[in-house]
Amino acid sequence: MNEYTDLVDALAQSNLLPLWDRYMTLLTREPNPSDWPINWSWEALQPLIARATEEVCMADAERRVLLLAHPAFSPHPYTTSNLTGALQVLQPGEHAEPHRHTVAALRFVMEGDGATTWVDGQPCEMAEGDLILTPSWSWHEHANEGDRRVIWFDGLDLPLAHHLRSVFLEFRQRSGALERATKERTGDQRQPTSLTSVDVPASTPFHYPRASIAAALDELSRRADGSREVRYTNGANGGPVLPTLDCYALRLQSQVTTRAYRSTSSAIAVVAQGCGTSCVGDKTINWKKNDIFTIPHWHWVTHRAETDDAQLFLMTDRGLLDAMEYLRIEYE
Ligand code: GTQ
Ligand code: FE2
Repeated sequence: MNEYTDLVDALAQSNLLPLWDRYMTLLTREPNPSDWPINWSWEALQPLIARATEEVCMADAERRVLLLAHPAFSPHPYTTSNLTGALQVLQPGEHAEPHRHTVAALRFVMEGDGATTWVDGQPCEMAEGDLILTPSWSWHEHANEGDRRVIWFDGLDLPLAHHLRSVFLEFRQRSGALERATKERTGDQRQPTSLTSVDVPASTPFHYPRASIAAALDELSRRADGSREVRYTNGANGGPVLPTLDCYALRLQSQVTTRAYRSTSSAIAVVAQGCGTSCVGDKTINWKKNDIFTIPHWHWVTHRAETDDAQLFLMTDRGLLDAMEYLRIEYE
């Protein structure tokens, strides 16, 4: 494009750029992910969680959280391009104070029970395998009233909220907070609905117990590749649980490889039970209970279970991509 050097210089003086010399890098033929699949083994995480529990006191931390930070996004604590995952631990007797933020979040319990998250005043018990939602701008606090530590996976739409320049955070005193919060948030339309073959009803609009997911999976017949998949749905509209976060439970048949696909949406997978292997792009990931790995967008993926009970919890941005009309899924 040397012929246009004079013109390009003149354009630059007026804050203008030519499109013709960069068209194919701005509008690529297909997505060109900057991240790659990455995994955190429970084995490696556990001693670090134990150290954080020991060394970080709740008086110093709004939340005792370890962020799953993909080096591709450094220095930002992002796990995939639109999703942040994290691990949170609460000891018996500990309490994480109420606050609310525009960033939407969810919790998937990995270990323990006896903790409670209050969401806009509604108590949601936290037991292993449960999913709890804290929608954008909903008040939430966590307390462990049980007798053992509770560890959960936090999923957040933080990268998106940053990109959209829409982060707000507010604190409040605890006294009387629960009662007021319940009355305050009257605009919420979420209601549980009846069970269908693929949708999971919430016991409260914010709480999806493990047993209801298991029951929904039991009701499904296997797909051609042996897998069964349930989408956690918003009781009010049957869509994704939150506008920006869309969750699935995937149960695999032992020794059967799932049909390969790639999608413009990304996922963070938490191993809910069993063990197996996933191939994501060029990477082969062997996994067992509580391991976490990413499925970046536009990477081919297959799963294969080694045990009968293998199940993945998948947090994705699929509903978001779908709403934007950017969702594309290809099958092999
Ligand atoms: O538990 O409220 O992992 O506000 C990040 C931000 C958890 C929480 C996170 C949060 C929370
Ligand atoms: Fe929070």
